[in-house]
Amino acid sequence: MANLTFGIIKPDAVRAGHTGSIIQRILDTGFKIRGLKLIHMTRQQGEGFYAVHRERPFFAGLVEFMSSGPCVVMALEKESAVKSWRDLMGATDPAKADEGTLRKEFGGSVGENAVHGSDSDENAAIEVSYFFSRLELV
Ligand code: IDP
Ligand code: MG
Repeated sequence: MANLTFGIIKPDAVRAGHTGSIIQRILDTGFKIRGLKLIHMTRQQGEGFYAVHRERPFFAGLVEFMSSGPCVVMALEKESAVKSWRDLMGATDPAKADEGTLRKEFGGSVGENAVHGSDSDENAAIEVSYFFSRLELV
């Protein structure tokens, strides 16, 4: 799974109509899309996904936001996929993200920052299997 990562186009970016542009950037960067679907996660699914952050002060707001509308979940393949996808996303806070990154271009705030990406190969595997069944991955 070292060449696979998990990404989300978050509800803010979907709502703003940036889904197509973000997917184009993903393809232009050389990722192969192995799984892709539009979902509207429930509060409970959001809580489960972000369980590692449940003690953080922003947890309730984060779950509220992530379940506020449709988002696009993706399994992305590329060499060094985790790092490559995080490089394309940019820093968590769009104000601190480098020029040319997705969060710089599409993120509105540290909470509503357009995209999610796994932080390790181990978490990528966990996150891909949280949202995709084996049959949904090509
Ligand atoms: P990451 O998404 O860059 O990996 P994490 O620290 O794992 O950043 O945080 C997960 C998500 O929680 C962020 O993408 C963002 O949506 C939200 N978040 C992180 N820190 C803050 C904060 O200080 N205030 C509000 N939301 C935050
Ligand atoms: Mg993270």
